[in-house]
Amino acid sequence: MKFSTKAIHVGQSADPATGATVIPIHLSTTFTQEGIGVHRGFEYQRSGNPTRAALEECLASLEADGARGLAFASGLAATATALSILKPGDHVVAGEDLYGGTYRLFEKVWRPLGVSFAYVDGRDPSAFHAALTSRTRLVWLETPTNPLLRLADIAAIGEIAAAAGAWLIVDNTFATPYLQRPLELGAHAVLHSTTKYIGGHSDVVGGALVTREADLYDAWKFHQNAAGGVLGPFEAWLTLRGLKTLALRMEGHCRNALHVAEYLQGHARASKVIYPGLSSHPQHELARRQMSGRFGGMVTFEMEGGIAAVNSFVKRLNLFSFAESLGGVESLACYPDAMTHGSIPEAERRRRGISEGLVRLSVGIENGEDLVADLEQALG
Ligand code: P1T
Repeated sequence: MKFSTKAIHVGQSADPATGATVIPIHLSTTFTQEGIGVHRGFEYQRSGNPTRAALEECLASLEADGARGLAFASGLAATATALSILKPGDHVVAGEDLYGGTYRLFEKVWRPLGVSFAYVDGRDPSAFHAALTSRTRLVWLETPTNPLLRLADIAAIGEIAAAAGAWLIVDNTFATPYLQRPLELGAHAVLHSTTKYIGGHSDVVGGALVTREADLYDAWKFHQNAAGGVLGPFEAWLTLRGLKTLALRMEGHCRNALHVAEYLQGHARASKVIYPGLSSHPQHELARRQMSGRFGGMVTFEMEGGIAAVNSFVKRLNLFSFAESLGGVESLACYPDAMTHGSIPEAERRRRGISEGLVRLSVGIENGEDLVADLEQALG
């Protein structure tokens, strides 16, 4: 089966009890058992739920054959479960351009528990190699990164991690499995904030882990039930509904984002435009190889004039909402320095390349000309 067929059918055959073609929202917290230890695979909603199971199976099938998935209450709940395999003294090497909330979880929750983190330039595979220690258990990266849209070479870094006996986890939120399949390139697991493109309509928060490694799956499945950060059945149903149109939506996001990036590149007020699909992107060739020849819906650019210039720009936008998050059908503009990455100390933000003039656009699937017209009037 090909991608769009899987997205619509895997895990979603007609309900055996009623024939319902679309998977029902199974709200029941508990499942009646025929006798001690005799049941139909479900006992209690935290441990397993048919609507959530359908989403987990479908999403996993989109990442790689033979993969299994686990769905959580948010992307950060999935990240917390991913880290649950660590013990005090363990070490993590992470690409340094990361969602601010991921950095906060690493630094404010896990570091005090005795886990250490090294941050390296994700564009340089040898930097991961240089940062490894005998205690490195995880290598973590986003590609493309949030918000600077830098790329990491998954295959090269996967080899480095595997040779060191560490797991490579790739946050695939920005690319989605439609554009990039890290498990096929050598990553051991994929993480998603399904709040973004997977759900696709800015109306449901969720997260997921997908892996083919039995050790990781078993540990995470245990933690999902033991710590309980599960995705609820209504949220699972909404996410599954969004997932059905992922392929169509991503085509629209990619088309519009390229259009917006090309427009901004010619604009005097955009001093720097970052989009992996532009030949001016320093890693354009890697993006072509690693991302199925299309480059996603996120565009980041820098404005001269810093925070004051950005503030007047975002206030003038009409179609783009000035808001956190990304990946929905509607276009959003965000100011990473104070919003999504505000939990990273200022000196670290500057060192990593998050400037005072940086704007991040999540380009939606409205008409591309309308979007450019909105940017045009707002840039003035
Ligand atoms: O928000 P949540 O579903 O918990 O997902 C966290 C997360 C994980 N990974 C990446 C790459 C992300 O971008 C996010 C969340 N990001 C935003 C809310 C944002 O506006 O960037």
